[in-house]
Amino acid sequence: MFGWTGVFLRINLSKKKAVAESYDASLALNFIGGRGFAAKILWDQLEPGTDPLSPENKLIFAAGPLTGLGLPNSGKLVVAAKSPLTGGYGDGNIGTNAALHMRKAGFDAVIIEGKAKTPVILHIENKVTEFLDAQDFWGLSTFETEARLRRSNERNAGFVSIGPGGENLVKFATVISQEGRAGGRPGMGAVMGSKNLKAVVFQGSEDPPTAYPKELNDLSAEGYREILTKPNYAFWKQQGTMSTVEWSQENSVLPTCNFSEAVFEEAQKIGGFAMERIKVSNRGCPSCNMTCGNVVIDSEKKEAELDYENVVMLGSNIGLGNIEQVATLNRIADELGLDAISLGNVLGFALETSQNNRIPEKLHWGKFHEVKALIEDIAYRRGLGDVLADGVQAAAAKIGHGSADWAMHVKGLEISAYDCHAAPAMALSYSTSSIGAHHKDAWIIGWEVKEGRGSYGENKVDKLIELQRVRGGILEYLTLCRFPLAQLGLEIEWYSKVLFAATGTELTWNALNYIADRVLTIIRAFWIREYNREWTKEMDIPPLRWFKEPLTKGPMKGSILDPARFDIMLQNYYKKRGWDQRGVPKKATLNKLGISNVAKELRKYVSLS
Ligand code: PTT
Ligand code: SF4
Repeated sequence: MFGWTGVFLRINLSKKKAVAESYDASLALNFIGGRGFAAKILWDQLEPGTDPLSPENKLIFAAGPLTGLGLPNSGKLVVAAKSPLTGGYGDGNIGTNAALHMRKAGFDAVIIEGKAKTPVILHIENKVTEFLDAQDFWGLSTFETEARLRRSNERNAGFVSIGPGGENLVKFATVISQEGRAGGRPGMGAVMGSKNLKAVVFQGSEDPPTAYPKELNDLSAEGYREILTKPNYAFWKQQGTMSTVEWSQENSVLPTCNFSEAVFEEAQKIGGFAMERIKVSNRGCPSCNMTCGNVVIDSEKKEAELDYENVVMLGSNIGLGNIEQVATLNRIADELGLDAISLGNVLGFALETSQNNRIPEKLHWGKFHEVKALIEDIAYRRGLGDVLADGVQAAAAKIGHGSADWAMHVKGLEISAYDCHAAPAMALSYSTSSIGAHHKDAWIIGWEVKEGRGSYGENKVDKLIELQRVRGGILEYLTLCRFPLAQLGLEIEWYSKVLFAATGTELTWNALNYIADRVLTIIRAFWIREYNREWTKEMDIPPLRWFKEPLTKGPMKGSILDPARFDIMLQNYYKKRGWDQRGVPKKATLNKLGISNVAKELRKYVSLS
């Protein structure tokens, strides 16, 4: 095979055993890599009903056939497992040297099973895996962990680690790399913690095999050159995703005070230009010449890295309008290894429940010190922090007293940083995303704002599916950053050419879209199997707040989602996907996608039409 190494590394932490396994070429051609591999492995190999925090769960690091080849924006790694936050499929896409080194060590994926008796660090150097004692590392922040590991390894080796959040099984703990890249929103850090795995070090020295190396080098150089010529390149380097703050404010989609409003009086103070005043440099993933991590100096005079989502969820969503303080909260989230999006949600939820006297703790919007203390309580599971550490859905169930109305999530995953009172297509994107309410599968909001907010038309459903195929499908199984395509407009043809030069296999966009549908459908089947109760469309309904409480401010004042029209839109989506009225894939759809074996298994859990 070209492109793929054709080998997975399976590690059992209980037995301290690592075995390299060759896999069949058909797996590569049918699922490609990254999210595709992770979904297929979890479907085939995870015992249904497995407790996500038990040794039986599988933590998977998976790359694509282009990872480690030096191509633009190819330094990403999928980290996946059954999610402890949602009980369904969970993954994230982290930019890290670990991606490159895993492939150069000879592996397309690493599957980690079991649980170490005491904390360990995995050291994978080419074909040799060592299990290093990590008792001295347990309790360290992700920054300290990586700094220490860097001292005893090659500086540019690949490191991924967890902080106290993952160790204490906070259900939205992430995996962190390079002081600011975070991956695995639905608790992949907690899965790592449940296995007593503090960190993984990857070091590899062999280039993966490619079909046409010379052509690949030329295409790579062409890609890097092209990116530099794009009209918005300079502004992108200046602000990265941060300019979205001003855009969201202007268009009334900026989550404010736990998604109760969509404009924030102090938006300018946390926007792209405010960020520029405290910015000192750019940071980012390996193999990237459009690095978008904005490194700033925070209110405690330390370096922090800012992106749109973190700033909004730890800023306007908790009523905080001070960019330096927002940066501090974000840096602390990285150190503790907590997902900043879910964190901003649980904080907003806590503030609102407190303001409405549903909990005894007195908390106030925009009070930096109160929130900072609460974040630490979450990571160390103290008091109210312990309740919030299980995510908004579980916290609301525990607190009761109507607080579920303020729990902003879909399927248990907290909402990313776009309010949907006046954005039905974005609401549908959240409600049908593969991991719960995350924006990565389809950032349709940009298109929807231009197209018209009020409609629930079929064109929105078509656009959503188109975006889900490219972003949630193709880019996630190729494990490539989506920004060159989505933000700078790198041409789609470049991707097909590169894929051919690497693998020697002609894969048209139609073929890639078909594989994307297969991957997204097997993930859907996984959710249904693991849910193991009657699956209904209620699983895909966004938070009721957007249907019940109109916006009271801003250009979209009075807006609210219409439940009947949303339902028609959802049914339309199911129909176009070949799913029934409950959102369960039909037998014919599974057959058409070449996964009829999934139908056989799924039938044990739910009736199939
Ligand atoms: C991603 C999610 C995002 S999406 C952001 S900001 W964004 C948050 N970042 C966090 C952070 O930082 N620290 C922290 N403790 N928690 C955080 N949680 C949030 O995690 C990130 C970039 C960004 S910045 C985005 S949009 C794009 N995401 C991509 C994706 O999902 N797939 C893909 N093929 N390409 C992508 N390119 C962009 O990557 P998750 P990263 Mg992240 C400080 O991982 O779990 O998917 O959640 O990956 O390396 O940090 O790059 O405005
Ligand atoms: Fe990473 Fe940003 Fe570069 Fe994408 S554009 S590869 S997220 S640094």
